Order: sequence, then C-alpha cells, then structure tokens
Amino acid sequence: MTGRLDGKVAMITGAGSGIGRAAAELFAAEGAAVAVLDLDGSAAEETVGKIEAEGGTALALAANVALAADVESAVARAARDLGRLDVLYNNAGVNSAGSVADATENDWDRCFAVNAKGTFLCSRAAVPYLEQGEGGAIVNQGSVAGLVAVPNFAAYCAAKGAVVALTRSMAIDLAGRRIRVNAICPGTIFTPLMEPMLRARGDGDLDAGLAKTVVKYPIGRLGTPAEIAHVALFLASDDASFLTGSIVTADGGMTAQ
Ligand code: 1HS
Repeated sequence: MTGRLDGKVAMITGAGSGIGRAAAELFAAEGAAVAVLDLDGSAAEETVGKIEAEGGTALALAANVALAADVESAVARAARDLGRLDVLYNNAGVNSAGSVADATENDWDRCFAVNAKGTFLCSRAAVPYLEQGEGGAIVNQGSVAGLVAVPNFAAYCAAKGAVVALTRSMAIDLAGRRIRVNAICPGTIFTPLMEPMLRARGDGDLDAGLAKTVVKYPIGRLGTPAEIAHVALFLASDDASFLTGSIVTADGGMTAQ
C-alpha cells in the first residue's frame, strides 16, 4: 500500500498530545518518518512508542519552541537522524485566560512566545532543509480565534491572528524556495489544551462549559484531533501542491455564521 507521505520526513511540534499526537500517528501511517517534538520529552516518547508499535518510524525530541537554541538543535537533529526534512507542522500551542481588561502580562507573553514566536523560530530553522530537493511544506496551526472574537481569550486571539498573518507572509516569501505555507484554523477540539477554558466557561463545571461551547457549532459537536490531523495531512502532502497562503477553516461551520 502506498502512503501519501511515503519517503518524506515530517516534524510536528506539540506532538506529545492532542492534535499533534494524532497528526504524528496519521503522518507515520501515511509513510512519513516523524520527528515528534514536545516540551514534555516523556510525552514525545509515548507518541513515538505508539508509532513504532504500528511499524512506523519516529524520533522523540524534547524542546521548547519559544527558545531559538532548543529549536535549532532539534531541527538539525531531526534532519540528521531521519535524513532530510520535507514537512513542518507548527502545532505547539498554549491557551490564555481573560479579556484585555484582566489578562496578565505573563499570559500575553507566554501566548505570543509559544504560538507566534514558536512558529517563526521553527520555520526559520527548518527552511534550509525544506528548500532542498523537491521543496517542502509548512502547516501552521491557526485557530478560529485568529479570525473571529472568542470571549475572554484576548491574548490567544491576538497570537493566532499573528499566525494567520505570518502564514500569508511566509507563503509569498518562501514560494521561490519551493516551500508551501498554509494554516489550519480549527474550531474547538476537545484536547488537554482546551479543558481549562471549557471549565472556566462553565464556572468550574466542564460539562456546562462544553454545552455552552457546542451551541456555537452548526454541526452540533466539537471536532476531534483526528479530523484536524486529516486536514494537516492534506496540506502537507503533494495533493495540496497548488495551495500556498491558504487559511483553511476546520470548524464545523462556526465561522460561517
Ligand atoms: C482553542 C481553539 O483554537 C478554538 S478557539 C474557539 C473557542 S469557541 O468559539 O469554541 O468557544
């Protein structure tokens, strides 16, 4: 059986859980060797264990995407140990809490450091590898929060808006180097990242928070990590060879209203 990423090497950040883990498993099942990067090294190892149990190839890397030195050594190690780098999925992200009236400066800085600067640093480190051979693909994790307002989520909305703008900027700057750059804007996916926000929305009650959130989605439910992983697979693969600078919503109709 042939896979859509046969012979390719992909690095996925934040791949120790949630959407990143789902994408790592899917990309590996589609033939890629996967560099599984996460701040939590043991979570990255766990993802690698799942991939290897299915006969895939993967490498665990512990790194903080907000630190240039961490990122540069992780990208270089992935390219060296796995032989090349064709795909970068900038998935790592953190949440924020509060409106602009009550968000903390620390929360703002952390949100921008991981979600926005992390995307820049990982992409900058990967470009010299991605531009080799037939060229490469970068997939950035945006969010519906980068397109429309989400209450009490100011820093996150702003940082994801930056990711959307950066995606367009990168797409035109890197087109001549044969690197395609696209973003996915997911609606709420029920992952560990989202639990605190959902709990806060339900005044401490997760189920109440979930109920308040689901009503925003015409499709009548939240998304799954696998559903976003499939969008990432498409954007990473040669099936998307004419897509660059595209902002792909995957939100059950949330932003269509
Ligand atoms: C956190 C993720 O990127 C989704 S933000 C959307 C939150 S909501 O509209 O479902 O409340």
